[in-house]
Amino acid sequence: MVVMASCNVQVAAHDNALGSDVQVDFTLNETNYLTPHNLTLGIGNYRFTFPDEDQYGYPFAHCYIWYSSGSYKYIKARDFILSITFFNQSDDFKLKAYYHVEPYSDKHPTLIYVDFPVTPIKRGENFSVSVGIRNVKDLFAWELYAYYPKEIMRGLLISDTAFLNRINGAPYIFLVDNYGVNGYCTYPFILFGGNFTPYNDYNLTHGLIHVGSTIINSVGEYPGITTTGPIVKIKFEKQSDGEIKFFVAQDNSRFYTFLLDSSLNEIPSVVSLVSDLTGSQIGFPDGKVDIKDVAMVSKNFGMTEENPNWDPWLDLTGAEYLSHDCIIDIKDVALVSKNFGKIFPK
Ligand SMILES: [Ca+2]
Repeated sequence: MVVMASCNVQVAAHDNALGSDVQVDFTLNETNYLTPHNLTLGIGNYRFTFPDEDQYGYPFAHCYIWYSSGSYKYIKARDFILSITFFNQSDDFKLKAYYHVEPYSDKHPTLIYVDFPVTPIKRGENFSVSVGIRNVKDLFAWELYAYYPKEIMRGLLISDTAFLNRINGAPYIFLVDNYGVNGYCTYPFILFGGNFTPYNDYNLTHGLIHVGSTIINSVGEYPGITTTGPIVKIKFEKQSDGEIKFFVAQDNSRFYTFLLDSSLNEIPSVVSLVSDLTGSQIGFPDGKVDIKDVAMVSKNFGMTEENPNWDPWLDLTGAEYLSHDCIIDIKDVALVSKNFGKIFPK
Protein backbone atom coordinates (compact mmCIF):
# COMPACT_ATOMS: atom_id res chain seq x y z
CA MET A 1 0.00 0.00 0.00
CA VAL A 2 1.17 3.51 -0.85
CA VAL A 3 1.26 5.60 2.32
CA MET A 4 0.41 9.26 1.86
CA ALA A 5 0.28 12.15 4.29
CA SER A 6 -2.79 13.69 2.71
CA CYS A 7 -5.37 13.05 0.05
CA ASN A 8 -7.13 15.08 -2.58
CA VAL A 9 -10.86 15.38 -2.17
CA GLN A 10 -13.43 16.74 -4.54
CA VAL A 11 -16.72 17.70 -2.92
CA ALA A 12 -19.67 17.84 -5.32
CA ALA A 13 -23.45 17.58 -5.45
CA HIS A 14 -25.68 15.91 -8.01
CA ASP A 15 -29.38 16.31 -8.75
CA ASN A 16 -30.84 13.29 -10.46
CA ALA A 17 -34.07 15.08 -11.38
CA LEU A 18 -31.95 17.37 -13.55
CA GLY A 19 -29.41 14.67 -14.40
CA SER A 20 -26.51 17.02 -13.66
CA ASP A 21 -24.22 18.30 -10.94
CA VAL A 22 -25.47 21.33 -9.01
CA GLN A 23 -24.02 24.01 -6.73
CA VAL A 24 -24.88 23.75 -3.06
CA ASP A 25 -23.50 25.52 0.00
CA PHE A 26 -21.89 23.04 2.31
CA THR A 27 -20.07 23.46 5.59
CA LEU A 28 -16.77 21.84 6.49
CA ASN A 29 -15.74 22.33 10.12
CA GLU A 30 -17.88 25.47 10.36
CA THR A 31 -16.53 27.11 7.18
CA ASN A 32 -18.83 27.52 4.19
CA TYR A 33 -17.94 26.44 0.67
CA LEU A 34 -19.75 25.98 -2.61
CA THR A 35 -19.70 22.76 -4.63
CA PRO A 36 -17.70 21.73 -6.59
CA HIS A 37 -14.79 22.33 -4.26
CA ASN A 38 -11.34 20.73 -4.12
CA LEU A 39 -9.55 20.12 -0.84
CA THR A 40 -6.44 18.48 0.51
CA LEU A 41 -7.14 16.65 3.73
CA GLY A 42 -4.67 15.14 6.20
CA ILE A 43 -5.39 12.80 9.06
CA GLY A 44 -8.21 14.02 11.24
CA ASN A 45 -11.93 14.35 11.76
CA TYR A 46 -13.95 16.49 9.38
CA ARG A 47 -17.52 17.52 9.88
CA PHE A 48 -19.47 17.97 6.65
CA THR A 49 -22.95 19.49 6.49
CA PHE A 50 -24.98 19.65 3.28
CA PRO A 51 -28.23 21.61 2.91
CA ASP A 52 -31.70 20.07 3.18
CA GLU A 53 -32.53 21.05 -0.39
CA ASP A 54 -30.58 22.07 -3.46
CA GLN A 55 -31.17 25.40 -5.26
CA TYR A 56 -34.07 23.85 -7.20
CA GLY A 57 -35.85 22.77 -4.05
CA TYR A 58 -35.16 19.05 -4.47
CA PRO A 59 -34.59 17.24 -1.19
CA PHE A 60 -31.32 15.75 0.03
CA ALA A 61 -31.18 11.99 -0.48
CA HIS A 62 -27.80 10.68 0.63
CA CYS A 63 -24.03 11.04 0.17
CA TYR A 64 -21.54 8.74 -1.43
CA ILE A 65 -17.78 8.65 -1.15
CA TRP A 66 -16.20 7.33 -4.32
CA TYR A 67 -12.60 6.26 -3.63
CA SER A 68 -10.11 6.34 -6.48
CA SER A 69 -9.45 2.67 -5.69
CA GLY A 70 -12.97 1.96 -7.01
CA SER A 71 -14.57 1.26 -3.64
CA TYR A 72 -17.35 3.39 -2.22
CA LYS A 73 -19.14 4.25 0.97
CA TYR A 74 -22.81 5.14 1.43
CA ILE A 75 -23.73 7.84 3.96
CA LYS A 76 -27.39 8.38 4.70
CA ALA A 77 -26.96 11.64 6.66
CA ARG A 78 -26.42 15.16 5.33
CA ASP A 79 -24.50 16.05 8.50
CA PHE A 80 -21.71 13.67 9.49
CA ILE A 81 -18.13 13.39 10.68
CA LEU A 82 -15.62 11.83 8.35
CA SER A 83 -12.53 10.36 9.99
CA ILE A 84 -9.43 10.07 7.86
CA THR A 85 -6.89 7.65 9.26
CA PHE A 86 -3.38 7.25 8.03
CA PHE A 87 -3.34 3.72 6.76
CA ASN A 88 -6.65 2.83 5.26
CA GLN A 89 -8.16 5.98 3.87
CA SER A 90 -5.26 8.13 2.69
CA ASP A 91 -6.48 7.74 -0.83
CA ASP A 92 -8.02 10.36 -3.12
CA PHE A 93 -11.80 10.41 -3.14
CA LYS A 94 -14.85 12.27 -4.28
CA LEU A 95 -17.50 13.12 -1.71
CA LYS A 96 -20.82 13.66 -3.37
CA ALA A 97 -24.22 14.69 -2.03
CA TYR A 98 -27.24 13.55 -4.03
CA TYR A 99 -30.59 15.28 -4.31
CA HIS A 100 -34.03 14.09 -5.40
CA VAL A 101 -33.58 10.36 -5.67
CA GLU A 102 -36.99 8.82 -6.26
CA PRO A 103 -37.02 5.05 -6.57
CA TYR A 104 -39.47 5.10 -9.47
CA SER A 105 -39.32 4.22 -13.17
CA ASP A 106 -42.24 4.34 -15.59
CA LYS A 107 -40.68 1.46 -17.57
CA HIS A 108 -41.94 -0.99 -14.95
CA PRO A 109 -45.25 -1.73 -13.24
CA THR A 110 -45.98 -1.08 -9.60
CA LEU A 111 -45.21 -4.30 -7.76
CA ILE A 112 -46.84 -5.60 -4.62
CA TYR A 113 -44.25 -8.10 -3.50
CA VAL A 114 -44.38 -11.00 -1.09
CA ASP A 115 -41.07 -11.79 0.58
CA PHE A 116 -40.84 -15.38 1.87
CA PRO A 117 -37.95 -16.87 3.88
CA VAL A 118 -35.16 -18.03 1.58
CA THR A 119 -34.19 -21.04 3.70
CA PRO A 120 -36.53 -23.99 4.44
CA ILE A 121 -38.53 -23.71 7.68
CA LYS A 122 -38.85 -26.72 10.00
CA ARG A 123 -41.98 -27.65 11.91
CA GLY A 124 -42.18 -25.61 15.15
CA GLU A 125 -40.03 -22.78 13.82
CA ASN A 126 -41.21 -19.18 13.55
CA PHE A 127 -40.78 -17.22 10.35
CA SER A 128 -41.98 -13.99 8.79
CA VAL A 129 -43.63 -13.11 5.50
CA SER A 130 -43.37 -9.46 4.44
CA VAL A 131 -45.59 -7.74 1.94
CA GLY A 132 -44.18 -4.61 0.36
CA ILE A 133 -44.47 -2.21 -2.53
CA ARG A 134 -41.91 -1.34 -5.18
CA ASN A 135 -42.00 1.29 -7.90
CA VAL A 136 -45.04 3.23 -6.77
CA LYS A 137 -45.73 6.93 -7.26
CA ASP A 138 -48.04 9.14 -5.22
CA LEU A 139 -49.17 6.32 -2.91
CA PHE A 140 -51.77 7.59 -0.46
CA ALA A 141 -53.41 4.41 0.85
CA TRP A 142 -53.22 0.64 0.51
CA GLU A 143 -55.24 -2.42 1.48
CA LEU A 144 -54.09 -6.03 1.66
CA TYR A 145 -56.35 -9.08 1.57
CA ALA A 146 -54.42 -12.37 1.83
CA TYR A 147 -54.93 -16.01 2.86
CA TYR A 148 -52.68 -18.77 4.18
CA PRO A 149 -53.20 -22.52 4.87
CA LYS A 150 -53.90 -22.71 8.59
CA GLU A 151 -52.92 -26.36 9.04
CA ILE A 152 -49.39 -25.54 7.87
CA MET A 153 -48.83 -22.10 9.31
CA ARG A 154 -50.36 -20.34 12.29
CA GLY A 155 -50.37 -16.54 12.29
CA LEU A 156 -48.81 -15.07 15.43
CA LEU A 157 -48.43 -11.35 14.80
CA ILE A 158 -49.20 -8.62 12.26
CA SER A 159 -46.76 -5.70 12.47
CA ASP A 160 -47.22 -2.24 11.02
CA THR A 161 -44.06 -0.92 9.33
CA ALA A 162 -45.19 2.75 9.35
CA PHE A 163 -44.65 2.76 5.58
CA LEU A 164 -46.79 5.81 4.75
CA ASN A 165 -45.03 7.81 7.44
CA ARG A 166 -41.51 7.21 6.19
CA ILE A 167 -41.02 9.97 3.62
CA ASN A 168 -42.81 13.07 4.84
CA GLY A 169 -43.47 11.99 8.41
CA ALA A 170 -47.16 12.15 7.59
CA PRO A 171 -49.75 11.17 10.18
CA TYR A 172 -51.45 7.99 9.05
CA ILE A 173 -53.80 5.31 10.25
CA PHE A 174 -53.16 1.55 10.16
CA LEU A 175 -56.25 -0.64 10.32
CA VAL A 176 -56.72 -4.32 11.01
CA ASP A 177 -60.05 -5.93 10.22
CA ASN A 178 -61.25 -7.65 13.36
CA TYR A 179 -63.39 -9.83 11.16
CA GLY A 180 -66.85 -8.42 11.56
CA VAL A 181 -66.49 -7.22 15.15
CA ASN A 182 -64.60 -3.92 15.27
CA GLY A 183 -61.55 -2.81 13.37
CA TYR A 184 -58.36 -2.29 15.31
CA CYS A 185 -56.42 0.80 14.48
CA THR A 186 -53.31 2.71 15.35
CA TYR A 187 -53.38 6.49 15.52
CA PRO A 188 -50.84 7.71 16.18
CA PHE A 189 -49.14 4.53 15.17
CA ILE A 190 -47.66 3.65 18.55
CA LEU A 191 -51.03 3.69 20.33
CA PHE A 192 -51.42 -0.07 20.39
CA GLY A 193 -47.81 -0.89 19.67
CA GLY A 194 -48.59 -1.55 16.03
CA ASN A 195 -48.94 -5.31 16.57
CA PHE A 196 -52.06 -7.39 16.02
CA THR A 197 -53.14 -11.01 15.95
CA PRO A 198 -53.98 -12.61 12.59
CA TYR A 199 -57.35 -14.33 12.06
CA ASN A 200 -56.31 -17.97 11.98
CA ASP A 201 -59.82 -19.43 11.81
CA TYR A 202 -61.26 -17.57 8.85
CA ASN A 203 -62.66 -20.80 7.40
CA LEU A 204 -62.02 -24.56 7.54
CA THR A 205 -58.77 -24.35 5.59
CA HIS A 206 -57.43 -20.82 5.67
CA GLY A 207 -56.45 -17.92 7.86
CA LEU A 208 -56.95 -14.34 6.71
CA ILE A 209 -54.88 -11.14 6.76
CA HIS A 210 -56.98 -8.05 6.02
CA VAL A 211 -55.21 -4.79 6.78
CA GLY A 212 -55.12 -1.29 5.33
CA SER A 213 -53.48 2.05 5.86
CA THR A 214 -53.92 5.64 4.69
CA ILE A 215 -52.15 8.95 5.08
CA ILE A 216 -54.16 11.54 6.99
CA ASN A 217 -53.85 14.66 4.89
CA SER A 218 -53.90 18.15 6.29
CA VAL A 219 -54.86 20.74 3.63
CA GLY A 220 -52.47 19.27 1.08
CA GLU A 221 -49.54 19.11 3.47
CA TYR A 222 -49.09 15.37 3.09
CA PRO A 223 -49.24 14.17 -0.52
CA GLY A 224 -48.82 10.59 -1.66
CA ILE A 225 -45.34 9.08 -1.40
CA THR A 226 -42.84 7.63 -3.85
CA THR A 227 -40.78 4.99 -2.12
CA THR A 228 -40.19 1.29 -1.75
CA GLY A 229 -40.27 -1.16 1.15
CA PRO A 230 -42.39 -3.45 3.33
CA ILE A 231 -45.92 -2.32 4.23
CA VAL A 232 -46.67 -5.09 6.70
CA LYS A 233 -44.88 -8.04 8.31
CA ILE A 234 -46.62 -11.19 9.48
CA LYS A 235 -45.01 -13.63 11.88
CA PHE A 236 -46.04 -17.27 11.61
CA GLU A 237 -45.28 -20.58 13.29
CA LYS A 238 -44.80 -23.57 11.02
CA GLN A 239 -47.30 -26.08 12.40
CA SER A 240 -46.92 -29.08 10.16
CA ASP A 241 -44.90 -30.32 7.24
CA GLY A 242 -46.01 -28.87 3.98
CA GLU A 243 -45.27 -25.89 1.85
CA ILE A 244 -45.58 -22.33 3.10
CA LYS A 245 -48.16 -20.53 1.01
CA PHE A 246 -49.47 -16.99 0.96
CA PHE A 247 -52.20 -15.95 -1.49
CA VAL A 248 -52.78 -12.29 -2.19
CA ALA A 249 -56.38 -11.71 -3.34
CA GLN A 250 -56.40 -9.71 -6.56
CA ASP A 251 -59.08 -7.78 -8.38
CA ASN A 252 -61.17 -10.71 -9.59
CA SER A 253 -62.55 -11.28 -6.10
CA ARG A 254 -65.05 -9.35 -4.00
CA PHE A 255 -62.36 -8.39 -1.50
CA TYR A 256 -59.00 -7.63 -2.98
CA THR A 257 -55.68 -5.92 -2.56
CA PHE A 258 -55.26 -2.45 -4.00
CA LEU A 259 -53.28 0.79 -3.85
CA LEU A 260 -54.72 4.31 -4.05
CA ASP A 261 -53.06 7.51 -5.24
CA SER A 262 -53.71 10.92 -3.69
CA SER A 263 -56.68 11.46 -6.06
CA LEU A 264 -58.11 8.20 -4.64
CA ASN A 265 -57.75 6.38 -7.95
CA GLU A 266 -56.55 2.78 -7.89
CA ILE A 267 -52.94 2.39 -8.98
CA PRO A 268 -52.56 -0.60 -11.35
CA SER A 269 -50.20 -3.16 -9.84
CA VAL A 270 -48.93 -6.71 -10.17
CA VAL A 271 -48.25 -9.17 -7.33
CA SER A 272 -45.13 -11.31 -7.26
CA LEU A 273 -41.91 -12.05 -5.39
CA VAL A 274 -39.47 -9.32 -4.39
CA SER A 275 -36.80 -10.65 -6.78
CA ASP A 276 -39.11 -11.06 -9.79
CA LEU A 277 -37.93 -8.22 -12.02
CA THR A 278 -38.67 -9.33 -15.56
CA GLY A 279 -40.17 -11.97 -17.79
CA SER A 280 -40.92 -12.45 -21.46
CA GLN A 281 -41.94 -8.78 -21.54
CA ILE A 282 -38.81 -6.97 -20.42
CA GLY A 283 -39.16 -5.27 -17.08
CA PHE A 284 -42.48 -6.93 -16.20
CA PRO A 285 -42.52 -9.64 -13.52
CA ASP A 286 -43.79 -13.03 -14.71
CA GLY A 287 -44.29 -14.86 -11.41
CA LYS A 288 -40.96 -16.69 -11.37
CA VAL A 289 -37.37 -15.91 -10.52
CA ASP A 290 -35.19 -17.35 -13.23
CA ILE A 291 -31.99 -16.46 -15.05
CA LYS A 292 -33.77 -13.59 -16.82
CA ASP A 293 -34.08 -11.83 -13.47
CA VAL A 294 -30.49 -12.56 -12.46
CA ALA A 295 -29.23 -11.43 -15.89
CA MET A 296 -31.14 -8.15 -15.69
CA VAL A 297 -29.40 -7.16 -12.44
CA SER A 298 -26.05 -8.52 -13.59
CA LYS A 299 -26.17 -6.53 -16.83
CA ASN A 300 -26.49 -3.32 -14.80
CA PHE A 301 -23.86 -4.26 -12.20
CA GLY A 302 -21.92 -1.22 -10.92
CA MET A 303 -24.46 1.33 -12.14
CA THR A 304 -25.31 4.33 -9.94
CA GLU A 305 -27.97 7.04 -10.13
CA GLU A 306 -25.56 9.28 -12.06
CA ASN A 307 -25.77 7.00 -15.07
CA PRO A 308 -28.29 8.27 -17.65
CA ASN A 309 -29.63 4.71 -17.93
CA TRP A 310 -30.07 4.38 -14.16
CA ASP A 311 -32.97 2.06 -13.39
CA PRO A 312 -34.10 2.18 -9.74
CA TRP A 313 -36.20 -0.95 -10.37
CA LEU A 314 -32.99 -2.98 -10.12
CA ASP A 315 -31.84 -1.39 -6.86
CA LEU A 316 -33.34 -4.06 -4.62
CA THR A 317 -31.29 -3.83 -1.48
CA GLY A 318 -28.45 -2.09 0.35
CA ALA A 319 -26.62 -2.26 3.67
CA GLU A 320 -30.05 -2.52 5.29
CA TYR A 321 -32.23 -5.29 3.83
CA LEU A 322 -34.39 -3.97 0.96
CA SER A 323 -33.09 -0.40 1.41
CA HIS A 324 -32.65 1.75 -1.66
CA ASP A 325 -28.94 2.71 -1.78
CA CYS A 326 -28.75 3.85 -5.41
CA ILE A 327 -26.08 1.47 -6.60
CA ILE A 328 -26.44 -1.91 -8.29
CA ASP A 329 -23.83 -4.08 -6.60
CA ILE A 330 -23.24 -7.63 -5.41
CA LYS A 331 -25.93 -7.30 -2.73
CA ASP A 332 -28.58 -6.87 -5.42
CA VAL A 333 -27.23 -9.75 -7.51
CA ALA A 334 -27.07 -11.96 -4.40
CA LEU A 335 -30.68 -11.26 -3.41
CA VAL A 336 -32.05 -12.26 -6.81
CA SER A 337 -29.74 -15.27 -6.95
CA LYS A 338 -30.90 -16.51 -3.54
CA ASN A 339 -34.47 -16.57 -4.85
CA PHE A 340 -33.52 -18.39 -8.04
CA GLY A 341 -36.18 -20.99 -8.86
CA LYS A 342 -38.91 -19.51 -6.67
CA ILE A 343 -42.36 -19.09 -8.15
CA PHE A 344 -45.42 -17.05 -7.21
CA PRO A 345 -48.05 -17.73 -6.15
CA LYS A 346 -46.53 -20.61 -4.28
CA1 LIG B 1 -39.14 -13.27 -13.64
